[in-house]
Amino acid sequence: MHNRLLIVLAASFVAGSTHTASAQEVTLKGITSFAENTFYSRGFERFIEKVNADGKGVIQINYIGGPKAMPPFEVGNALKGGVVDIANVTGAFYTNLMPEADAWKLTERPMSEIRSNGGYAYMAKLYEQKLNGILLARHIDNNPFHVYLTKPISKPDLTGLKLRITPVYRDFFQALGATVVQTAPGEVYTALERGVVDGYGWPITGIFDLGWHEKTKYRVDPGFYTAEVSILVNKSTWDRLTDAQRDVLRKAGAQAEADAVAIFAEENAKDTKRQAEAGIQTIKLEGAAGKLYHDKAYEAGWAGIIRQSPQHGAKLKEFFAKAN
Ligand code: 173
Repeated sequence: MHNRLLIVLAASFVAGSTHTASAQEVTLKGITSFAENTFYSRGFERFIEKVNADGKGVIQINYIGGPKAMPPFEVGNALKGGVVDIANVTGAFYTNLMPEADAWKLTERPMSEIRSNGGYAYMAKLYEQKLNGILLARHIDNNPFHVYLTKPISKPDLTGLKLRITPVYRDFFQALGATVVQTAPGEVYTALERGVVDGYGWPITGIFDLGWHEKTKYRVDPGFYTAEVSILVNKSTWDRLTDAQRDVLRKAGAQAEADAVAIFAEENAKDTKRQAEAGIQTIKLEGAAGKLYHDKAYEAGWAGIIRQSPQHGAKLKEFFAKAN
């Protein structure tokens, strides 16, 4: 087992996962699967600030940090087992426990609609059963993924290229002929530097956080899917909280989810511009090529979800995909 994970486990054994400082105030242990103070942790860090401000004397979050404390692909297990109480993580990082969670990337409707059309309730049951978890809020949405390359392509074909992936990209990149290798975000820079990969999948924002722009020559447009990162709560912890404690979390969560679409409209534009300024060239797949690329992304994405979870996958498609 990973040394750092052992330290977290040991600490949690001593402290107890959820400990009560006074009769009223509870402190939850929080972890993020992305590096601290980087793009995909920031929404969670804002959420923690709000909880710790609004929740004085009621509920607090002790922020343990990111991948230095626990490998990203372990976060789902840690949440399920109650080693941590609250986690910032994307579905692709815990497909070992719940392959359906990777379907969040395929939503073509706003979260408000998915909450009202029954999709959220359907997923909530799966979270309970498979992860002993509660999906409190999705704070990343409206944020497309892209292919980033060190070598150019001229058509929607990735044959001969070796790309860094997570489960988000696997079926799509393979459908376009790529060879794939899965790594945590923390290993992307070294993989590029050593020439182990010819590129990687990542959303439109955040490539500057870990210096990948230095090794990136091309971005392929259009983007595809929409990134999801959510705040999850261990269900046993949740069930032990009072209504007042839950309300502090619910309120901060609702704010994070409601803010996401507008935040990303702005951040997407900012990083698109910054990439161009950093000399990253855009390879634009237009017309029929662009359509083929887009359609293949969704076709391969849904086929992958349905292959791993035939019953739930088909149902999720009804809730998440664009109404025809
Ligand atoms: O590429 C990744 O590591 C990944 O799957 C992801 C998911 C959501 C946001 C950012 C990255």
